[in-house]
Amino acid sequence: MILHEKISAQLPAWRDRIRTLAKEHADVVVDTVTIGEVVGGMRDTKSLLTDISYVDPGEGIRFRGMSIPEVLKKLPKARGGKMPLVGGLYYLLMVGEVPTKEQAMEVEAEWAKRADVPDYVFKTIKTMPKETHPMTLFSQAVLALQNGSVFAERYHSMKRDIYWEAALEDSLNLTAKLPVIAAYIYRLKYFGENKKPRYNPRQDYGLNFARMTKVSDKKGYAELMRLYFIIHSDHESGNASAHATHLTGSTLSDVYYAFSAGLNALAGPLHGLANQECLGWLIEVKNKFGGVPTRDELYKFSWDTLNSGHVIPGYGHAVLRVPDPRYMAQLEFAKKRFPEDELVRLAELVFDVVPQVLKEQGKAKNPAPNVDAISGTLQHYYGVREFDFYTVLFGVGRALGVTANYVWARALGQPIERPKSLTTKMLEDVVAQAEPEQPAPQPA
Ligand code: NMX
Ligand code: MLT
Repeated sequence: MILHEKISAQLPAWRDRIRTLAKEHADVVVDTVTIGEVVGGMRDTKSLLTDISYVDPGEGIRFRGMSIPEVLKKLPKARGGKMPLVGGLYYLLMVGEVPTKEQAMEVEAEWAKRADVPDYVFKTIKTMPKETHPMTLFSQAVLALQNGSVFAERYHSMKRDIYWEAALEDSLNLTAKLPVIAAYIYRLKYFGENKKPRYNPRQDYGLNFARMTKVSDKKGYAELMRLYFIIHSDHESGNASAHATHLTGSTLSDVYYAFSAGLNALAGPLHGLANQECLGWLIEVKNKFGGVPTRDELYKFSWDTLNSGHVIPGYGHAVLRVPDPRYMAQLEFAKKRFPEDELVRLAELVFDVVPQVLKEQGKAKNPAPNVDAISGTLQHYYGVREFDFYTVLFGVGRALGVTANYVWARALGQPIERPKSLTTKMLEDVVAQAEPEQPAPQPA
């Protein structure tokens, strides 16, 4: 299989580089840790290693060194579409090279072979109470698949240096099944349909998902979902979903356990769930003003949100200090295809007003929009209007990045993660040593 061959060929060189760093340069200082970082959620502490993607604060994500515009331009396109094949992106993340169309299609073909979901998984989802959040259903379905893990089955019989092969098998099986599971959850939860969606091997990942969700503009939605899955795939390793997946995987839990943990992190409102909150906020604005408000009205509404103690969803970022290129790619998509849509016009106005409000408030380090600020608006246009489903879509995309990381972490023998904690008293002692109290000035 193509991904196996390509990774296998690169492995000796990568292992050599890591071995050299670990053996010969282990004591070289990369970064120092401040008290601000320890009490502040490890923000900016440089302590993770990945070659799959990197977030530059001033520029945004690069997948294997390529910016989003480059990825969208250079990856092979789906038949009849302008957006790349998702299989091509998976190849890029896994292998580190831009695939030919044939290579991208090989990944797509692997997915088609592996997309069948066992019946008991659908039953597990169906059995849950109707009001269960779709992220809970999604995470549970992923866990339910765990008993098919090749990694878990072979664990006692395989040597460490081939862990990655079983990890790759699991990752392909998992990512192949996710669109089917997500579409099933969508049709069951909002339309009461209990029918197993069928993956069509003649269609690509994006079109399959669009067809299985049964939106009316299948072709348009397939284009959106190709873009969506690609841009949501990875955001280096420190974000909560990637990190939760990596941490869980570092215990040699298989990819089902690891990704389910990642999904549970994605389900938080400060992370992936923000996309459902964003559209809710935009619609609240639209309803309050009966359409797109004036600049002044929006300015005041934004301040009201802040003054009521809430964040403005979709704005701010832990690492980025510029508008998120993933936001820009989606805005461009919408402006090319449906510039007159009321919510798109509103999202643009928000982009004009909210950064100014956040700057005036002076708290957020980055007053610019992130990926979530507009993703729901695009879903809404294509008729997917069930807000609480949006994080499931994010999850399908995120699986591509975190599983590529999972495979490489096993290939490079990355160890179990175990950072050290301190007590408050210990930190206070560190401060006392670093900043000894000055003696009180003596009278002259
Ligand atoms: N609205 C209001 N206040 C904000 C916002 C915002 N959009 N963004 C940051 N702040 C506040 C933040 O709450 C913090 O306040 P306090 O000191 O009172 O705790 C202060 O600004 C400093 O925060 P930052 O260091 O700028 O941001 P941090 O790295 O802690 O958090 C986010 C990053 C993304 C969690 C934060 O910007 C936020 O809550 N944004 C809104 C929710 C959101 O859009 N989340 C999606 C993230 C992207 N994703 O895909 O996961
Ligand atoms: C992500 O895509 O995971 C978010 O932008 C959050 C992050 O990078 O911290």
